[in-house]
Amino acid sequence: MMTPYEKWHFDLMGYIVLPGAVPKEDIARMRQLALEWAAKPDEQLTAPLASYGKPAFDVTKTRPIMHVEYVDPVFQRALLNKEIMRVVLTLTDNCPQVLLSSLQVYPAGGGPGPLHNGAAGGIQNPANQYQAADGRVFATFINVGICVTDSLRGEGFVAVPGSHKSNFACPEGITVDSPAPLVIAPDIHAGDVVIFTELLRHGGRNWMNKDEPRIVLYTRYCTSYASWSVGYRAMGEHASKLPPELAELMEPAGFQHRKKVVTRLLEELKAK
Ligand SMILES: O=C(O)CCC(=O)C(=O)O
Ligand SMILES: [Fe+2]
Repeated sequence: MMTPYEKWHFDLMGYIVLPGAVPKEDIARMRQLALEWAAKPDEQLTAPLASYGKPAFDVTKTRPIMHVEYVDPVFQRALLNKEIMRVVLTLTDNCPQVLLSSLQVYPAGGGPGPLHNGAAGGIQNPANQYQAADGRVFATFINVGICVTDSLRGEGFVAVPGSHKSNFACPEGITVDSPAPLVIAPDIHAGDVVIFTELLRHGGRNWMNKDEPRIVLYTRYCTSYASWSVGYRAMGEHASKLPPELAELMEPAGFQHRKKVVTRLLEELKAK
């Protein structure tokens, strides 16, 4: 379960970083596959791998490769990673669902991604809500970024800390390149995991390191009953390629339902 420090940080800032939560061997394998796949057009990739939005093949632009969890066990392990699930279970009050994953490859000079999301006051959308009370933190839509590349030069992922609780829209003049403390780029080492509520205002700075593209596996988790992508579940014709626990984790379910995978994880986390 999340520690008191993690809850405090998540509540204050809208994100936490789990240092070294994914083993080095798995990070190396993800990097190898990401570089291999990003060098090929979609037609040459194993089904059901596909680029988000089917962009034209252009190695100078960000490449978002989806459905990686159907193709290699390293991504299946990543989506069920116990350290990540420890946090996802706390945030969803033990009712998680896995939504889409995207293995993102950001080449040098690929350009910035715009700041997006952020609370702006008013009635909250239950599909992307953040609450804290009674010693608990709760979010219905969570983004988990497994970082495959070091990012220590103020590039890559950025966030506007606290913007998940803002009561006003973020002024347009504040961009991904605005300086700290309004916009911050946390220091990231390969194997670290960034977990944030999708309500947080966030984005990506232009990647400048010509020696190494930035690679992140982003996976969205939601509550199994209040979902941004209602009806999303494992792809019928490919579902048998998934471990049964992962297929179950992808299923929508009522808040009264306790998934078997959750019972197993809670027992293991308690025994630790
Ligand atoms: O790391 C980044 O560049 C931000 C990615 C992002 O905004 C997202 O996956 O929703
Ligand atoms: Fe985003």
